[in-house]
Amino acid sequence: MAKTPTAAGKTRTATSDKPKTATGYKPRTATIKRDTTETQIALKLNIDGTGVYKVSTGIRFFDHMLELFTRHGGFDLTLTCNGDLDVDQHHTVEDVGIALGEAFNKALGNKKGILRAGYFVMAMDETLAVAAVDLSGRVAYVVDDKVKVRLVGDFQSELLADFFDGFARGAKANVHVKTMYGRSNHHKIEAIFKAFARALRGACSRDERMAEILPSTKGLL
Ligand SMILES: [Mn+2]
Repeated sequence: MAKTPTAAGKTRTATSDKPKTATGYKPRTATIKRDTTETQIALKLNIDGTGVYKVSTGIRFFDHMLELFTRHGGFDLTLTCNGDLDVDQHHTVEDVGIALGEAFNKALGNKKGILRAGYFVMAMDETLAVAAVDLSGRVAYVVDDKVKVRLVGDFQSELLADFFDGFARGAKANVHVKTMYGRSNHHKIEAIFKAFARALRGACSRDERMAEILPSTKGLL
């Protein structure tokens, strides 16, 4: 391994100032614990993961979405939510969105040297969905899922908007997701989560050329 002299005349390995990971960077991680009278959430996120998940929200379809979000994003996610599902799924879905968004915001730190914005068009069989994410420091979301039924699996479909509302608030991000067309309601929501994961993965990606630069002319994100 290459040795370079330091100012003190000692030698160190050329790569010793960087932890050994696949990318050569320290993985960006965050732990969130969020307890209210409505939900208790424990969450561990690694943005620079390999798609490994352990998710339990008490809503099986929602777990399925968060699992494929993790895999398609190339994140690692451990998440448990113990929510008041005896009321309905609202608090659980919204609060998981908030906690997940907070985890991304925390793990990204000052956001220097990331792409900041990302988008993806995801095909899933007969369904097409698009997602656009800007980690802008501002909060906004738009959801157009074209789902016309109340339940998809065991998931109250109207809560998809509440999830992205929560995520946008937690991450301080702009999130737009849209089903362009499709037949299966399962696919419409799933394609959105896959597109969202890959758009977010892009937004979080490191920009080697602008590694020391904040991707904003405002000076703060
Ligand atoms: Mn599925």
